[in-house]
Amino acid sequence: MYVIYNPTHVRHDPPYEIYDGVRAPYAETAARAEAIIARLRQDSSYRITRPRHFPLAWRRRIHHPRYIRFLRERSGQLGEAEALNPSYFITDTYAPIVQHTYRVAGQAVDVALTAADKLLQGENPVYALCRPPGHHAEHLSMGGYCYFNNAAIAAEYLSKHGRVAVLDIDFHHGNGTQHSFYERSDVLYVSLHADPQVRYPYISGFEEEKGRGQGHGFTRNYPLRLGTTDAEYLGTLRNALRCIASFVPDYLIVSAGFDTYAHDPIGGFALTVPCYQAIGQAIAGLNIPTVAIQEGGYCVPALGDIAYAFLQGLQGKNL
Ligand code: OKP
Ligand code: ZN
Repeated sequence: MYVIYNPTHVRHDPPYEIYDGVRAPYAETAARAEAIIARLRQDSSYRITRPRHFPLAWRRRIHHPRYIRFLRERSGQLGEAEALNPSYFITDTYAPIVQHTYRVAGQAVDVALTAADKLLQGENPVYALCRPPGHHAEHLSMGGYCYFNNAAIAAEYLSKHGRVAVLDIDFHHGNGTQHSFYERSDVLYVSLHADPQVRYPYISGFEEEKGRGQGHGFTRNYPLRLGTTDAEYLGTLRNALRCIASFVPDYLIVSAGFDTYAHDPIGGFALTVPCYQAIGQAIAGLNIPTVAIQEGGYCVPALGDIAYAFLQGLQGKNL
């Protein structure tokens, strides 16, 4: 299968995040994507390919021009070792800007769009190894390690060619993706995540959120308890997949976060590595052309094996 990857992501490397006013090491490290690509390189059936550049107009279909300009200008003003924690255009304290943030975040959008394009050319499944992630990025704001919403932009791109479902399996609710399509009936957003009452992003991902206006019924949230096990997760996933199947999408985007893993330092579920093969296989059972887009996952020593298990499953293969 095709893996779209751009090694220049390493240049977006903020030194710290801020949790309740206190500095902590930045969890969304370059080592995450490097661990995944190193594992995939061990299997020659994974065809690792650089992205091509797409017109900036695609970003503007999801993000406000003022927000994009803010990110570009502020990145451009920073020196090599500087980090800016902006006061505006941000929903929390988890998305500092460094010198190369604008460029690298834009390249992650190209990774997602190149993968979507491969899907249109008949490749299936396709994996976009995006970094930084995107599902918390909103129309007018960054947050949660996310700057441009790679999955939302890819969904918007594919929606010109058919009905699109987004399945978000990151531990955290994808507030940015949900809001991008909240009033639309041509893009379905379905998410499994930690109960937002007790985990980030706190403000969205509740079961009652179902879409608005024409979009009513086209958002579906499955909040799960902390400590969720393989069996519980797979049971809920089956319900989510039924919801997706009844929408009859032409394309499926999976916001693939691996912070549901038992030993993830940020997450709080109990999933094991083999469960990711089962998740991938269950998704493959839908038989819908699928692009997986990388979101979170912070247990660096396990990320290679988790991603490999998931992608093998997505191809209907065993470990
Ligand atoms: C981004 B993604 C750790 C708190 C972490 C930020 C979470 C961002 C998650 N002290 N809060 O969805 O993986
Ligand atoms: Zn996450």
